[in-house]
Amino acid sequence: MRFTHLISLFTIITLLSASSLVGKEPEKPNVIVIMADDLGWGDVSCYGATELSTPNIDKLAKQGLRFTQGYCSASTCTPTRFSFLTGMYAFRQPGAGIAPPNATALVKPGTETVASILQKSGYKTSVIGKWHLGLGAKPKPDWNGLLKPGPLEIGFDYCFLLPTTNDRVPSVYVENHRVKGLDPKDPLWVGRKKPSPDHPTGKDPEVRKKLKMDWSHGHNHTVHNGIGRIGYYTGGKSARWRDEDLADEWVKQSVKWIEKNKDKPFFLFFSSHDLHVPRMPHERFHGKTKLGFRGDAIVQLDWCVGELIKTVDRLKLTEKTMFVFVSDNGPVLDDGYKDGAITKLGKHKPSGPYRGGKYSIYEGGTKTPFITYWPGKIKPGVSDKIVCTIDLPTSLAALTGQAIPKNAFLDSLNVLPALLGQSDAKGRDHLIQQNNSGKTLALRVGDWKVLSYIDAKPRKHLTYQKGPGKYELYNLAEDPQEKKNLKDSHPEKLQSMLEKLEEIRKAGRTRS
Ligand code: NG6
Ligand code: CA
Repeated sequence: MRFTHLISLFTIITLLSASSLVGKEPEKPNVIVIMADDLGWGDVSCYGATELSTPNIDKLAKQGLRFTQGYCSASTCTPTRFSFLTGMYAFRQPGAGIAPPNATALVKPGTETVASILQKSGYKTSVIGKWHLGLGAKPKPDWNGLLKPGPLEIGFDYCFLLPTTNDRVPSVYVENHRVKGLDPKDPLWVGRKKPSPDHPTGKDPEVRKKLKMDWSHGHNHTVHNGIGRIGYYTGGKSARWRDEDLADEWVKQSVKWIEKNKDKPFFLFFSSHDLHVPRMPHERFHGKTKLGFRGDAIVQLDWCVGELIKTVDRLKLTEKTMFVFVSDNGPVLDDGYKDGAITKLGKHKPSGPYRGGKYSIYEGGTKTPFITYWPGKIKPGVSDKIVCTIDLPTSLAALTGQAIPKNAFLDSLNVLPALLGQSDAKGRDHLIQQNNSGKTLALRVGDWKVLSYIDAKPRKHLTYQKGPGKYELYNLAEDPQEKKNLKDSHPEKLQSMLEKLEEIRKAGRTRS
């Protein structure tokens, strides 16, 4: 071979190896995290539900990876969402329980979040749907002015929100920093006390008779769309939504945003309000299941998932997009409205085989449908690795090649290999689960689980709260339903588990 040929061969080899290096650059797929609200482990057909069918969520599971031990970090909404964004256990943050209507921004500007780390990685980022993490600065949100800080100050480029939850006022949309469609001549007022003696509420017998859906506990303040809510509000008439239209609006806004950002890597946090109370799906879903509106809302959620998949396929982004499907806490039947969830339940088991549900630290409170789907990348299958929504910030940073600042994502572990279904993947070896206040905690290490009711007071409709100093110890391998409390027969195990829980609490972080 002549010298010049040798040189060209060398050049080709160099170019080839350079391109293979390029091939090792992080891939930066689009990421769509779909978070359902109050959806239980057993509420979808790919996790064993037989009384209804969820073909679109099942498609994600069938063509993706279905986790049997996927968790959200808390058994209510705000703390799980706080941890999903910040990668920090919510019990470390005072005031991270269920946010009231006038809550101000819980995640402070400058906090590294799953969105900000992806933004640094070149992603366009958005959250569409339920927020429930507070908006604006103290003392209370400026509903008629700028709702700042909010998602835009912690890494999202765009937001289109239900500010709290659908059972809390105000029943309006927020787009970026403002209530959408607000008429300045009809300002919006939100408060905790009845604004005037004649303000109609769900408590008034005459008003109550005419409600579209009656309440069972709470939810008897301002009435909107024939439904009593938590909290009082007046004004903002032109900005108010109808419950029946929320799901369609999330889909419409998401499709629009995806189309606009299809050429860049994008991150969409699709935060459905389904199936949170009041369950009032669009009329076209009424009666789609035998389970009443709770079942119909699951079918509506499944429809939303289908629309997102269709959009990604239509834009030819199928192999460039990773979906993660999860819920924010376990299921609940009567969460304040008489919607037939109990009377029409039949054989359906919202928590699947597990004990407990929303508000509880038993498995049913935090074990959630957890699916990852990325055609061409994630091999279809079932995984028994332990993963949690709190791990998404660190894992997505790893996926996109971002270094994590030292004091960010303190409890978020890199479980990316498990999320991608790699053969050598490990999940978490331990996990803390919490209730709403973060004062009742459970620690799982391998198959052992300790439950510690640190200072929670038992309350009438929250029978899971047992009072201070009560402990339970279970071996989940032998007793997945947490029926046989082993605390007296295994005092040393109880002690070592409680010490480990205390250690993680005191350390202030999990990640070294
Ligand atoms: C509770 C509400 C419940 C629901 C929950 C928040 C009452 C009696 N109960 O306080 O209806 O709104 O808060 O749910 O008002 S979550 O999924 O957003 O955390
Ligand atoms: Ca919830």
